[in-house]
Amino acid sequence: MAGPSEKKEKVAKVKVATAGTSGKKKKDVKKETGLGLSVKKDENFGEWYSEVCKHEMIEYYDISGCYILRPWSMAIWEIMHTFFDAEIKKMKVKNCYFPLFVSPGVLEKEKDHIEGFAPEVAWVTKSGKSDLEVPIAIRPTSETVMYPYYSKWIRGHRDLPLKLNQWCNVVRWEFSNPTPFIRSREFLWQEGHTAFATKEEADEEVLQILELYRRIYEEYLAVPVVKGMKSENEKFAGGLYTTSVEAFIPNTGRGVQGATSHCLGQNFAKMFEINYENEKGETAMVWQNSWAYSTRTIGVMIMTHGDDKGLILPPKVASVQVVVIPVPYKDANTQGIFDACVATVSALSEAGIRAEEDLRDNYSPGWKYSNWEMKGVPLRIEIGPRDLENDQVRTVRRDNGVKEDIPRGSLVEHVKELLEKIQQNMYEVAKQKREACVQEVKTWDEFIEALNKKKLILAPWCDEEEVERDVKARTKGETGAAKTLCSPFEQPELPEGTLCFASGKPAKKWTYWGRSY
Ligand code: 87F
Repeated sequence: MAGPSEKKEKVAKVKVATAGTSGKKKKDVKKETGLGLSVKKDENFGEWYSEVCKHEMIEYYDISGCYILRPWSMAIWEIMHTFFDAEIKKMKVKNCYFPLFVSPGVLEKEKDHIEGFAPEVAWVTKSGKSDLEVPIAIRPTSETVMYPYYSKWIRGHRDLPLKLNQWCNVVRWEFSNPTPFIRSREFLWQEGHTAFATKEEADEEVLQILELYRRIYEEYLAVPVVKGMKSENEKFAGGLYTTSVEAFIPNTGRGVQGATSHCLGQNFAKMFEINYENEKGETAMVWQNSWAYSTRTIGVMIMTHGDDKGLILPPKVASVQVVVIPVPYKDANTQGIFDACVATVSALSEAGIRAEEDLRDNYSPGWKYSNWEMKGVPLRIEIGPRDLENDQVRTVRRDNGVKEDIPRGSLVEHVKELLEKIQQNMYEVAKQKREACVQEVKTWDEFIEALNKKKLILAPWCDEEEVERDVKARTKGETGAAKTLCSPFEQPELPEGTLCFASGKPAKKWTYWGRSY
């Protein structure tokens, strides 16, 4: 039996059929049918993003800043999880699970770095109707949860390195504008926490992990990122240095921190007394790292690739890579077409391609096309009477709309090739769009002009904290202040005598600046 929403859609289908003749406006059609988006990406990005997310990625929840991840988005998270989990296991990282709750005592221990974050920590204060004797915090991150046990478990040099990771949720009670995936009060992530005998080992791991984050973005999500070093102002205050991968959203002109890999140095080792006896029998302190990527990755992917028809999913993370749709005409051999669809899906599935047929008889082929386009499935296969006759299928790419008729004999090879091409093309297009936004500036005036044009600004900088604070203060406005995103590891040449765009002092490095999420 049809559920309530299915019933609504059946009614909707009738309305679509009449919409053209009755001259209804596009927006009305959208409301009645759920077909198409009511806003364009370039016209109202915020509304566009929210609509795209609602098409099966996310359901809004009755607590602000909390979202339901529906199977369509959770599948993407799982694919990234499978990749990353296997990679860190190759690096001998082991998975574990620590509790969600933090006692106020340990949280306090970390006072210095927690200070700025304190307003975002959520607390449990009651059980039933009675107040808890001691309120309990919900983890916003797990340093304070884990490190007391690192202190207990690490005794001698043979206990090192200790490399643990956990896949979990964290809660940060944000007050600024919540956005699905990008800024939510609860989110999923992995957090890695490692301890080494030497700084060299820690340094090396920071970059190995950062490379995995680059691969998640570039190879899986087809989103170009910049690897680099965070400024003193923007690094994790509890650590020694922070590296990140940074993405950029051309439509809003905002940078977005994609993931971070920190070298914590020995700060936490001091606070939590994580000591060990080295080979010479002396007491030494460990060197630590921590690193994380979260469900924010999915938001960055949606913002990067989506268009006016909806989502566009990169084949490597799409839970359905190919959808097969029958296109029967009145007197056509409907059963034959349906059989060909099922056979096509079987052949593709056997070859390891994630394919599904859509044989629903209560929707027209056109409705299905729009619906799967909205959901972002990378490749559509249509099979109609003519295809059956010619022993071929028609493929339609979601990324560029290109159609092709391919013989059923070479279906699998063709589809594999197409999916690779789509993945590659999505990355290239995103990279070109980002490159078109990069603006090199040398002076303050050029900087302000570029900022107003929503550019990703590359500027020579003196690398002084005070100057970054000053830039923030001078650019403060409704849309947020500009700050450093990162200093790219790949530095363009900095000619002798180049001056800082903001302070006029000698520049030390090229740094990316912009507004950010
Ligand atoms: C919010 C509330 C309390 C970020 C917070 O990046 C504490 C924090 O410590 C907090 N927001 N942070 C920084 C997290 C640093 C670090 N933790 C492990 C990572 C990677 C994974």
